[in-house]
Amino acid sequence: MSQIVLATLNAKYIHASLGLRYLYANLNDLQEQCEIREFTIKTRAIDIVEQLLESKPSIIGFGVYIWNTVETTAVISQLKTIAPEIKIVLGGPEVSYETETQSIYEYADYIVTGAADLSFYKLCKEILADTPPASKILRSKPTQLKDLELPYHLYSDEDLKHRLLYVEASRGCPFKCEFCLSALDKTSYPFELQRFLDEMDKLYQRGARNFKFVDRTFNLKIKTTLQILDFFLERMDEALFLHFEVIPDHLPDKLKDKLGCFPEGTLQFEVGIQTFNTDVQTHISRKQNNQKSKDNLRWLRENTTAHIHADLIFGLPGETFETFRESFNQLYDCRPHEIQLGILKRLKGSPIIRHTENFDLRFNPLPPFNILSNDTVDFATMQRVNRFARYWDMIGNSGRFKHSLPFMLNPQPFDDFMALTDWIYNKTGQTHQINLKKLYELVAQATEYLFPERHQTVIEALERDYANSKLKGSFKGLILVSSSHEEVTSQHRRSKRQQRHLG
Ligand code: B12
Ligand code: SF4
Repeated sequence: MSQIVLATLNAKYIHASLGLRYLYANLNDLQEQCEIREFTIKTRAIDIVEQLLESKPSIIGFGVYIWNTVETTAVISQLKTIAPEIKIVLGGPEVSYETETQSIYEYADYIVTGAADLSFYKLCKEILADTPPASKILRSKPTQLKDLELPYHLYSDEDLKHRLLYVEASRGCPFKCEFCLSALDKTSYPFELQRFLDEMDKLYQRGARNFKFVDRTFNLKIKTTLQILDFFLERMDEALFLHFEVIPDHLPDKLKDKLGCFPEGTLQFEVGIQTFNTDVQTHISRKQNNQKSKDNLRWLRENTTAHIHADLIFGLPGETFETFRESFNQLYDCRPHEIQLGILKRLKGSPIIRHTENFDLRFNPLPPFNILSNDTVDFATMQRVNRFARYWDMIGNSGRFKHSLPFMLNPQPFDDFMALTDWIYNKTGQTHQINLKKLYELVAQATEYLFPERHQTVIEALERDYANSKLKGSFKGLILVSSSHEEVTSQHRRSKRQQRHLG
């Protein structure tokens, strides 16, 4: 039995909630009466309700994020029906802005906005003492990081073995990229480094090897970055894996030297590029030295074994299909291992909302609040790029087409992959549930149809990819040519036919 339950619905089991662990760690004398219950968004609402009620709590706090707001609303609406006496407290980035406009608001008793490490404790004390606050929305006051208890001991042995361990050496971001919630932060504040590293050491001694830093910009203060990297270099072993988010135009020589010391398979960098178009960068207040970013991306590929995951966003104000094509081609040329193509989302509170009228930004009213069209990109084009992103994940990012991809995409990476996307979609009508064997066939057939002069070279490389995939059955048994060209009604082909008529 626990008086207080801290709950959230994670995106997947592998993601453990650092936010809830912070709240728990700072509950002082109330800790003994509190427990953390984590679920995933796949669990049925009614089952979550049943499990939460087993603890017979008086307060349940929910961490609400973009990925769980619909599911959490379902849970809370049932809870309020079955046990209206339980005080429901919400917090997290999704409910911290535009709070009253959300349907989840009506089911909650209190909503604590912002970083609630200390304010959740205060609210619980008041509720339990029967002196509750008058207001439903409570804004957390800024806290000094030195005043917070750190939560890392709350990762269980089970978490250490099976889940990503999120850790943070700093909070906040000094930059102002308008699509991002961190643009609202004044700046970045570090946790006291030795204190943080002592906690990392304890985790390491307990067997933790997979550390995912949630710091917005890991390479902001290079002195600290180097100290953290040294800490892990001293503890290097085969299983160690570190994930960092980095800004691409800030890699001083000292940092480069250090990165070169890390063995293969240890480092993963998420590098936000978003766009190389300078007008778009101005619209979204993103400061980025494009040339330096490209040079650094290439340098990282050539001189380190770090896995590079670079992000682009489609749908930003002022971005057209053509300017996005340019950004993609330039980024592809830097050869990151993965290019994540995100579609702009309307995050509540993010400054980009100011452009809504000027650029006619139209967002999906339901999560994930993705952009559907704007003044330069119509809905149909948005859908084509969405499919491009999905197939790129399956073909470009998966590593399953390592040998064949460079041949498929030569000489026009974006246009060629767009043609491939249109062809596969027109043939299958699917972007999901395409098994790997089928995907090899589709890629081979599309190449034969779209780029016959490359077909033989692609097939040879594809055979090596197929062998690496360890799929059962021989490569020769696959259908590598499109059975009937007449069946295919790809937009690519249609546009060729239309062109002939026009010609
Ligand atoms: C880990 C993470 C993920 C994980 C999911 C983790 C999980 N638990 O399931 C993954 C990688 C799947 C993910 C995906 C996405 N994410 Co994400 N993610 C993060 C990240 C990097 C870390 C979160 C964290 O641990 N922070 C540290 C803790 C201490 O902070 P916190 O979680 O905010 O918790 C504090 C407060 O929010 C509050 N609080 C939290 N819970 C509760 C509960 C109660 C009761 C109270 C009172 C208060 C409270 O107090 C906490 C302590 O201060 C953040 C960025 C960041 N650095 O925070 C983005 C972030 C949360 N993600 C964001 C976004 C936009 C996405 C994506 C949409 C990105 C995309 N692909 O386009 C996807 C959505 C996935 C989906 N399925 O739809 C936005 C959030 C927007 C929103 N409104 O929720 C963030 C803030 C990034 C940003 N700067 O814009 N993400
Ligand atoms: S995109 Fe990255 S650099 Fe820009 S505000 Fe967000 S966290 Fe900071």
